[in-house]
Amino acid sequence: MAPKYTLKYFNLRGLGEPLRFLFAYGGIEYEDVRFSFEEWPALKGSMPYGKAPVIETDGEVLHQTMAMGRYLARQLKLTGGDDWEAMLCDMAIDTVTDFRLQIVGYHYEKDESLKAQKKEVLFNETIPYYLEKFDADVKKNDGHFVRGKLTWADLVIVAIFEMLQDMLQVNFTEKYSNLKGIMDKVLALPQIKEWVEKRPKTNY
Ligand SMILES: N[C@@H](CCC(=O)N[C@@H](CS)C(=O)NCC(=O)O)C(=O)O
Repeated sequence: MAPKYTLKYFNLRGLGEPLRFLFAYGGIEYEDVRFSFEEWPALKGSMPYGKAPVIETDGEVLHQTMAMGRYLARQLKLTGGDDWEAMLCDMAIDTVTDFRLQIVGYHYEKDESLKAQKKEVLFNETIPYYLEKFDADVKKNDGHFVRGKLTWADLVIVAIFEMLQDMLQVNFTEKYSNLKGIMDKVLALPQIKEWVEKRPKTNY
């Protein structure tokens, strides 16, 4: 039988990878459809809001990475033990989205002088500011992002950190022992380890 889900995204880890981590962790079969930047203009119009990733399932096209991730996480019982913990997962993930957008904004900046200014702020202020707080959160939560439990926040955030580190070519979590701990823990989960070993090799 054909897999129930088809994920469509660029041939990148990017925003596809948090969803791929969730599929891998849950052992959920899916078709991993990837396209190039050159192919994108012809595909954009077929996406609900002109963006990727999307997941096709049951004749519907879903969009918005974290809404789709939350749906998968609920199926996998990865949203914590109650509504409060589910909210704590969302809070951590949304904060990492704020952080990600600043890095991506720098990376794709085309104006060289603006890019140099953004680099200065990113490396001297933004990255240390967020990482100190993320590290303290993981410490307070006994080695996870939410209350000492493995949740989708751990899977999504590790997928995003790993991708951003490769985008910047800087291992920014290395010197934060609690962040390094959660990175190592998630990447050592057998299903994630297997996926990371076999996934297509991309720059980020
Ligand atoms: N809020 C959306 C953002 C999606 C998004 O920005 N996708 C980018 C790739 S990471 C995209 O489709 N870019 C191509 C374009 O906007 O034409 C989500 O989280 O899924």
